[in-house]
Amino acid sequence: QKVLRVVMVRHGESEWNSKNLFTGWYDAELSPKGILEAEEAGYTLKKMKICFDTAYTSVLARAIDTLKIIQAIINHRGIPVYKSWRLNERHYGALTGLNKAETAEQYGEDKVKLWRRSYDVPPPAMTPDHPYYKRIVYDTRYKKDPPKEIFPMYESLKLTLERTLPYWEQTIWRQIRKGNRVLIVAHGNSLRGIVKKMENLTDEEIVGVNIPTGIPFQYLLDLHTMKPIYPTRRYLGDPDVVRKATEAVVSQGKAKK
Ligand code: DG2
Repeated sequence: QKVLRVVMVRHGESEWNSKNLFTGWYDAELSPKGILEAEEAGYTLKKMKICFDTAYTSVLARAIDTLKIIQAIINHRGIPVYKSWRLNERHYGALTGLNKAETAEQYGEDKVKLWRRSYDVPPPAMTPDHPYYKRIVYDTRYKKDPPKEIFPMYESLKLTLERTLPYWEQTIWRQIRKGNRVLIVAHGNSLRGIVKKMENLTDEEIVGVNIPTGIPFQYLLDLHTMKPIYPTRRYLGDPDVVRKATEAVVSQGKAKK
């Protein structure tokens, strides 16, 4: 049985993750801990002797920098890297910049869970008076793409998946099918969309999926059927660390009081 491997990783902790702020399309940098997490991810891949032919990432610094750190550690600086806004984090709309725990205190934990984890409930839209509106809308990296007509002001997971999926199917999946060993460095929710598709999860099942920062996970695919050999993603890391990091992501949406 010939097996293909695809590895995905959510970027290391960002400055805004560490402050527990809704980030979305805000271009937060990696925090010092995030840099260490990215290094750790690199060392894990190195130890396992996992190699790649191509890498894909978003156009946001926290993902691009995580990928660069991993590339340096596994000695893969030369592989082609493709960046697309389609792998960006979900656009968190009006919530961008708000503290997740404070938002839970104000609107209730259930509401915040709906905004963070439901499949099709979008956050409220970002309006032109939002403190980060101009910074995101006029960012030169978005000059051509996405076109104005589809530039998001908010995204549910469903909307996120609808713009990630064409890139996944027409670009990334094609490379995997050809036998290319692919690494994807993206975000909590752009990856949840891909995970939903890969694992055939229902709209209800995806609510329970939380992806920790900086821990790579893989799917092994049967070359002939292109189906995953085991149905759920496998994290490349200590199961205890993975469990704790995943629980920490869930807790970010809990009220402090
Ligand atoms: C986080 C995910 O995105 O947040 O936008 O706040 O992966 O880029 O750090 P990332 C954000 P949650 O949906 O887990 O609250």
